[in-house]
Amino acid sequence: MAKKKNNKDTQKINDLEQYRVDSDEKVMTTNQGLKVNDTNNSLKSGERGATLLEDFLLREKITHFDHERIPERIVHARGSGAHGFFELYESIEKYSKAGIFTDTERKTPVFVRFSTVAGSKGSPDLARDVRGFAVKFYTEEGTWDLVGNNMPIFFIQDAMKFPDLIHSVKPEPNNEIPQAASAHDTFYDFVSRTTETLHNHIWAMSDRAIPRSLRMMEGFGIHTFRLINKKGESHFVKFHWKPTLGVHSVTWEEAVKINGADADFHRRDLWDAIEAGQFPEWELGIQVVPEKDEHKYEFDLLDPTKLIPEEMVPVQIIGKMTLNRNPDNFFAETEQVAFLPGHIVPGIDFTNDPLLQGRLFSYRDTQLSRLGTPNFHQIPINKPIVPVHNNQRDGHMQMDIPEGRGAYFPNSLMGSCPHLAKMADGGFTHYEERIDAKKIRARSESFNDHFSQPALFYRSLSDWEQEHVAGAYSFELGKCKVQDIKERMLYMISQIDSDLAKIVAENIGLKVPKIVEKPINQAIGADASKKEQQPGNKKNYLEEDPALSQANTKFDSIATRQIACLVADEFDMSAFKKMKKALEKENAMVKLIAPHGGTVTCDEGMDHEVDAAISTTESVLFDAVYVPGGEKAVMQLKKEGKYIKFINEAFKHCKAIAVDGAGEQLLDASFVKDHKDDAAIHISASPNNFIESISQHRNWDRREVAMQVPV
Ligand code: HDD
Repeated sequence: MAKKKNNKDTQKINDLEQYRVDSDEKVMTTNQGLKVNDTNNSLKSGERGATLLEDFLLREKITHFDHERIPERIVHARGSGAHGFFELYESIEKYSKAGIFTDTERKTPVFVRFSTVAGSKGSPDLARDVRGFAVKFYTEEGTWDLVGNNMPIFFIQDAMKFPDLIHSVKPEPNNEIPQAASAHDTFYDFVSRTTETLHNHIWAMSDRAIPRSLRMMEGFGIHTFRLINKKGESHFVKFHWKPTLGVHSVTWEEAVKINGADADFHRRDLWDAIEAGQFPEWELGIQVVPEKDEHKYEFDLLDPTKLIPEEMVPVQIIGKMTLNRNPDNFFAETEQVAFLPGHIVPGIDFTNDPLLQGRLFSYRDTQLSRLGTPNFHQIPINKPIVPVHNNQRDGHMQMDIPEGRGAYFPNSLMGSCPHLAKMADGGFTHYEERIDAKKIRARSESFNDHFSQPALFYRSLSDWEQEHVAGAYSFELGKCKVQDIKERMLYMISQIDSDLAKIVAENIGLKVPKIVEKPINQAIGADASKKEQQPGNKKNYLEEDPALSQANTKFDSIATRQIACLVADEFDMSAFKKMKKALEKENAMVKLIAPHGGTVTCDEGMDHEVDAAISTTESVLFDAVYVPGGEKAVMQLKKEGKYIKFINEAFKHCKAIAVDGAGEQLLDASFVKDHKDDAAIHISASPNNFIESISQHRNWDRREVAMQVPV
């Protein structure tokens, strides 16, 4: 049933109301409104005869079905969306005149789509990949799209290379293998020859590429944009989204298993959190650089493979985005939403970042083939919340009925309407950047530092994060077949950090070459005369940037964490009740996992609904495990190997485990038996200790022991 209008809804949600179709208690009709009496049988010449061409009901139904797919996005095909709103904490009018950045009374509607990049629409959520983080702000001055990722930099510096990058990472063209995975020869052939990719690539090898939840990852606008104030002054800006739940990830081993246990893990997590009223939130931050400081840094602000370390320019938090409503229909909203980096509003402008410049062309173009019409802005989810008037006409699927005799400007027949807006009335004008240059096909020498920031990133990580990076490189290169490619890649890694390269080399059974056969100056296909395109020497302008490490994120909440409670009939109700109450007070999700579905009976004789039978779920889908005890119950759990495996896996993945009473016997039957003194193992302890461990996300101190767990 369609949701009723609610005065808490944003203007966009209310606008969408007119398009929602509620079939509750309605009769079935054709698309022409004809009431349908039989939708199960085609019209035939006799009960066993051939179907008649006359059967318009069959043809309408089948034809529509035959055409119900549209091309999936060429990249970011797999995505999940949600509605919400953005609120500004305080005006930043000294930087921007945009209403969204000056009016603290506003609740700007947003639609957000998160995505993976390489996989197809049906690929699993936990691929090692960059995540798309695209936000459509329906502002009162028109729609602004901030089409970013969960990593602050990009793989390439010039849009001209985007098709090469994507062709290399997508499944190989001869056999369409592998799906949603970068671990193959073509990708590493490209990366090892294109040194500008190494910064984004090392991020993709880090835990950032396997988030615990879409709600627990950062977002970045990546490019340097401009903010323009009322006086027409420009400041450079980078946009950041900071999740209020902190930035957390799973391990690669879990990711691989999650993909099998629940390929929709992230999509489901986002959906469930919103349905449960646990609304995901991100604060919006900006890094502002005055025009005069454009050339102050050792990297170029226009180079999208570079971040501005937060140590050098702190992030100012200016507002908050909350996602509070799931779409009513995946196709109509999440699939048809069209993001264009070219959608901006007065107060925000572009820079000459050559990647951004190319994107300004690509997105409109792709929507034309994906959505099939230049009228894609009329699709409800894409419609601005403000009126649209211009002289663009016709085209496939025109939904409007423009009145009047003409469609041109200037005119006198229509009273010169629609008329132009003066700048003072919100008419958009571009920032008047001075340009005096030669027309050349080249890249600035200031873009040629390809190793300093990957090295800064690696140096800034904690021990456990560095280990994960080494593991990821080893896995990815271990999957490659061509030795030349692997060696060239090892050489590139050695340019970032020689110790890292040695670990990876050892893991894949090769040696780090001192020099590679093709010098790196061929990396960008440069002819040797283009000296400015050769990667420059590694610089060290900052020892560490703590903001780059997830070890420095927030660890103060267990809200929405999934806690598996392993129970069987006659489990200990009093211990369970106490634990459940404490966990739910902190907004964690307590799930009963039992030997069977239906209900399970506690030792006080009450029936409890089971959330999942053990045969339908896996340890990797949960953040922590609790066993309440009860002799008989635990006896039954001990008999089933999967419960032991459940505990072992939770331990292996460094998660918190708590047991009460007889529950300890399950630990004794598992690998945990000899590690009960671990800081995140709680035996008949206060729920608060367990809660504290869960809020720490993982006990990484355990990782050496954890490696020995044989699952
Ligand atoms: Fe892109 C989709 C993010 C560079 C061409 N891109 C797309 C989406 C995101 C990004 C989040 C999915 C939007 C959605 O949910 O519908 N892309 C980025 C970022 C980039 C970037 C952060 C660099 C900073 N992209 C980029 C370049 C090009 C494209 C350089 C082409 C020259 N991107 C596309 C596209 C897509 C797209 C082919 C596919 C579907 C779509 O646009 O709507 O046009």
